[in-house]
Amino acid sequence: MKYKAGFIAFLGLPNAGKSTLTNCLIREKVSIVTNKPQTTRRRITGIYTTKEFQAVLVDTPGYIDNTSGLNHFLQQELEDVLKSADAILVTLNLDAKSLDPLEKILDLAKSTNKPFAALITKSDLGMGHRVHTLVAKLENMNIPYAEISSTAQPDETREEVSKLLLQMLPESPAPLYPEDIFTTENVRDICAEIIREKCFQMLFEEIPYQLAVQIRAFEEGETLTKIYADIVVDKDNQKKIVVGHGASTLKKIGMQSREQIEKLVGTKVYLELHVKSKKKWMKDPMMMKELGYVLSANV
Ligand SMILES: Nc1nc2c(ncn2[C@@H]2O[C@H](COP(=O)(O)OP(=O)(O)OP(=O)(O)O)[C@@H](O)[C@H]2O)c(=O)[nH]1
Ligand SMILES: [Mg+2]
Repeated sequence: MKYKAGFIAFLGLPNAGKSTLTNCLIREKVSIVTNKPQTTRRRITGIYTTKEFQAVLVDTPGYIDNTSGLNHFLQQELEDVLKSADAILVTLNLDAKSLDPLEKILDLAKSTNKPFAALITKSDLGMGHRVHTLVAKLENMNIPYAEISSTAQPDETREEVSKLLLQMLPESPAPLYPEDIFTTENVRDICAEIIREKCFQMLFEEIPYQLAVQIRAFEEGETLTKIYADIVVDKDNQKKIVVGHGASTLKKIGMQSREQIEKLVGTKVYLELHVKSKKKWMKDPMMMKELGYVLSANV
């Protein structure tokens, strides 16, 4: 069989398990994961290379029906990734509130006229009745599919998804990226995402959604990496909540981020976090751009 390689876009609802699957396939943590919807805000590339193919996986923000401010950016970003992909992996999560949005996602995938396959995610949750309905629908529409659980059965997931990728990817004389790299993301951006993940996990209500992380300085040394980062909130009164009583929340965010960043960079890490407010940054295109939320086409 000829070698295959190409770009694969993920398409699914927020919280469907797209980022968990991306990390599972490439066996590295490149995309952040939380139990809150709308964790992923911009495309994240994970490169999955085997002897038979190279799939450049583009993890995306979840699909939502809301398009103002930051949400507008998230949906534009998703559309843009879909346009430039060779094929699409649709994630149908068993814990979705109802079947309607899942059907909408399938229609959206179909409307792109690109090859696509469906993944029924979180199969460890059981929900046999819903699996049955989805499978009947997919078979009826003649859509290739697999049932997977990235968390409970990572090996089987890689095996099943690889079969689908091999069917969908275009032939290519060679890999698109060197075979030993697993992402095109730079370390500085992954660090900002790790800090944002900890904020998402430790903060509640609207705050995670109105917060961004900006790396001010990143100094790499032989044995120590120094990182100075700002946690940017949307309103002044959110600052004290992020800092917490006696700075306890900020300390926890810092400690957990540092632990994970040390694994990534392979040195000790000095991490200094400041909380700043940039009022209504989510509604201001210039501020959004400064915080890294800019469509590639507009860079
Ligand atoms: N039970 C179970 N939970 C899973 C599985 N895969 C992911 N999850 C959980 O589902 C939640 C959302 O996972 P993510 O990977 O962040 O989902 P996402 O589709 O990237 O979400 P957005 O970035 O918000 O669009 C997390 O709490 C994961 O741990 C799975 O196979 N089984
Ligand atoms: Mg995600």
